[in-house]
Amino acid sequence: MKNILVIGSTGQIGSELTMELRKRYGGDHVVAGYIVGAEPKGELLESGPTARANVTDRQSLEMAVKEYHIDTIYNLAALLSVVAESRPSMAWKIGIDGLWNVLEVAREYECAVFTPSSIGSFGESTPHIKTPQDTIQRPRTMYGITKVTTELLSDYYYTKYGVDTRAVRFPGIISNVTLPGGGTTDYAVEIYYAAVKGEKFICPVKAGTYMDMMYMPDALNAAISLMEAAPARLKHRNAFNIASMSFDPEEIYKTIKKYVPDFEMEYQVDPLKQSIADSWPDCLDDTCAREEWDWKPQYDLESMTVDMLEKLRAKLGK
Ligand code: AKB
Repeated sequence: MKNILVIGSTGQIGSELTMELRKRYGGDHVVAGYIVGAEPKGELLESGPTARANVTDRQSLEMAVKEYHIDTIYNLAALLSVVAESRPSMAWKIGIDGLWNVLEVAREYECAVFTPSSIGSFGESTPHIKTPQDTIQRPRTMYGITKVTTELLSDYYYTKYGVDTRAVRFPGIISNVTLPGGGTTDYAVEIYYAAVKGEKFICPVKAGTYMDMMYMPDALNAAISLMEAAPARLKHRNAFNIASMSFDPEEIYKTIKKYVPDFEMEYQVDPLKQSIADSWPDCLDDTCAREEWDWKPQYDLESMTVDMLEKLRAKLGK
């Protein structure tokens, strides 16, 4: 990787991924791609180049790729699961028509492409415990449908045109920098903000609802390590199961309460979030990622909680 374009650089993952890539490859080599209305600010703006890169506008992608001699694209443009249910055609337009544009530009300019999939690419008929790498993927949400299509289209461009496409299936990502927006797993970020602000947390999914989650530093490391992996070792491409922790609301609540003894939580179940969560696996089997590119997470629920509380207290002045 010499020159990298991050599409969606101001989003939850993009904002931290862009900074991590700049740390590793140098600010000048990582272009923060944005859409009008979500321009980079502060450190993101000052630490390297920026370019308009809207997946629904192929010309904007082509211009950014040509101007900065891009050889690797991290395509993070997507609507999250809950929003995608209320805006299905927009989810398709961004997730799939947009991906098509990215892959076409990548084919023409010989770029490698990372477009994440998700635990949302699985559905009710998938084995929920230790979900295998290769298994049934019949999601019923628009988010899931776009994620399965992302995997298939990315594999198609690899086998048909030799575009170096790679991806992971992200679990819920927990971070203290940019808030997620419109996901089923957002509660696992919001709960930390409530604890630090001294507020009671209203949990939108039931006790006993297990989902895979991951701390942002591990998620960033996964994306970058996979893109750096020796191609000869990869038997899979789009997309690898990755996992580091799986918990239900009770477990995260009890872990936070150890450090914030007065913290309180009550349940007010959101039927849409609950039905999406129920259709997703409880925990993935990530053996293939461990074997093919040495995936190994650093954080578990306890160490993530300690770090999240410390960072959020500093950020919120609590
Ligand atoms: C969501 O909840 O929509 C995402 C995901 C797990 O893909 N965080």
